[in-house]
Amino acid sequence: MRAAVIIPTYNEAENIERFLVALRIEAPSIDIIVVDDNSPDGTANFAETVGSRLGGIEVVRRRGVRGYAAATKDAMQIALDRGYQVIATMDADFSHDPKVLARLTALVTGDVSVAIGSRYAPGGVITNWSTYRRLLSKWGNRYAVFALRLNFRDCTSGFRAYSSKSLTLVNLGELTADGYAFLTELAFVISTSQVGSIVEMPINYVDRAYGDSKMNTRIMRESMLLVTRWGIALRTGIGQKHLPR
Ligand SMILES: Nc1nc2c(ncn2[C@@H]2O[C@H](COP(=O)(O)OP(=O)(O)OP(=O)(O)O)[C@@H](O)[C@H]2O)c(=O)[nH]1
Ligand SMILES: [Mg+2]
Repeated sequence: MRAAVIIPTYNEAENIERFLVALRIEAPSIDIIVVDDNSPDGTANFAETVGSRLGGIEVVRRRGVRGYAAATKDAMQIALDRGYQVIATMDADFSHDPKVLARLTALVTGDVSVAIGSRYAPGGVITNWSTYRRLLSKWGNRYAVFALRLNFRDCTSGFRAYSSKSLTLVNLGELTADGYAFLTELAFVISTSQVGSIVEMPINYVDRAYGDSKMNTRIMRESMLLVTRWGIALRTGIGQKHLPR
């Protein structure tokens, strides 16, 4: 199976080189697509330099409005166009362990459409997060699982592997959310489309050691609002966009 991993980046100059080298050592057969939003710190240039040394690394430079979701969706479309059968996503800040990527992508076979690197599956761990961040993430996820009747526990993990079939089925252009809500939205839509099962693999999520966080309260508020809206649609049929067709 041909697999690619998408790495969305914004100001990851302190991490990107070491991260790409580690990824290449740990998962040599998986191609890498870095999708950068014109980072002022020159992340894309660093990625290109490493890429020309290691090979198998494509750097996509986006212009205009930046966003985790928009960048990821653009790169997913590129990966689909290139014919990859398994398409993974992970962060550039070492929160997601490069050693685990190959095992995660290997879970996507036959009936499994998405494998989630999960902090909340039995055995999952979070390292170095503040109590505030832990509580917000834990209860945000519990709320989404309840509201959307999900049968997996970590809906905001960006460490995932998807079958190309599941991403083809979803109209990526129709997804509306940004930030964490995008991850929830995509998993929710795939879970309701019955293209295959969604499985979780417990991971140890480690807080970033270098670089700045782009997480903010606006993204969290948006996430709660959208999950509530989709949950109401699921129960009442009002605003049915995300319901099974
Ligand atoms: N292309 C692109 N990548 C982004 C954007 N925002 C964040 N990223 C990348 O997406 C990944 C996850 O973002 P993070 O800022 O680490 O989000 P987080 O893990 O929730 O928060 P911290 O680790 O606490 O910073 C990282 O690789 C970021 O560089 C963006 O607007 N555009
Ligand atoms: Mg991070």
